[in-house]
Amino acid sequence: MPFSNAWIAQNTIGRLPPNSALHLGILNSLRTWNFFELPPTVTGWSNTGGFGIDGDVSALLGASLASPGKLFFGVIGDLAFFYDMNAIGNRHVSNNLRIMLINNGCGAEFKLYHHPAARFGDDADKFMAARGHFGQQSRKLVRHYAEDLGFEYMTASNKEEYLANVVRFTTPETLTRPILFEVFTTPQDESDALYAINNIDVSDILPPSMRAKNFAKQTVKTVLGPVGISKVKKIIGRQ
Ligand SMILES: Cc1ncc(C[n+]2csc(CCOP(=O)(O)OP(=O)(O)O)c2C)c(N)n1
Ligand SMILES: [Mg+2]
Repeated sequence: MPFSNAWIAQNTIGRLPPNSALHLGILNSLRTWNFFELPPTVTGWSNTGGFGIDGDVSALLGASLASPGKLFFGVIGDLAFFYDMNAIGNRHVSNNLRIMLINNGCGAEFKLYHHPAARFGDDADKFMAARGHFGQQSRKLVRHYAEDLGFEYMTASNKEEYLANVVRFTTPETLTRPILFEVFTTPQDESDALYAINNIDVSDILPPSMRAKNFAKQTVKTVLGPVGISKVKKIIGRQ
């Protein structure tokens, strides 16, 4: 997989410390991290009620203030972050908060291969994906904001840089400051990664009995029994 939210999830989810919490931004981050298994004692949260990108950072901050002894991780897209960034200027922000900002410079959701808006090509940037706002993936904008608010800032633009930072980002140790980890990806890599996941060919991996067609046949046979099967065959004219 290319360097993307999906690759990041795959290489991070198993590192989340026991008893921590993970908050996921709508929509792409939630979908992507859902492909992977959370460690058993880690709880996962997302604003699936309102399905909004407008309150994810505040909700994460509020949760971290309510349980000071617990680590709170957030994975937030750039539009979602900039929507709600004022929250982390709160004077009570504490060292149990660790935010990962996936900055792909737009609402990558609308550029993903399966999204109808992606068919508009470059026009989707202007009219659907809100590209061009928020400093256009500036390498300094969020760094300055976060550092001036007392956060430890880390950043990555490729797999090597990411792996060099993720160990500290997920350490169970109590650190002195909250962390903001800004990761730069591209919408094309986001789309290619999702395509790769959605098109995994499992036919070589699964035993024959588990392959979809055989599994379906076996299940129908078990549920209907021999009498049921012959009735169904009569109905569909196969007998
Ligand atoms: C309040 C609100 N406005 C608009 C939307 C529609 N929406 C869904 S995903 C999305 C793009 C989010 O972009 P970003 O946070 O950068 O995440 P990415 O898709 O790039 O991973 C938008 C605008 C929404 N869910 N909630
Ligand atoms: Mg984005």
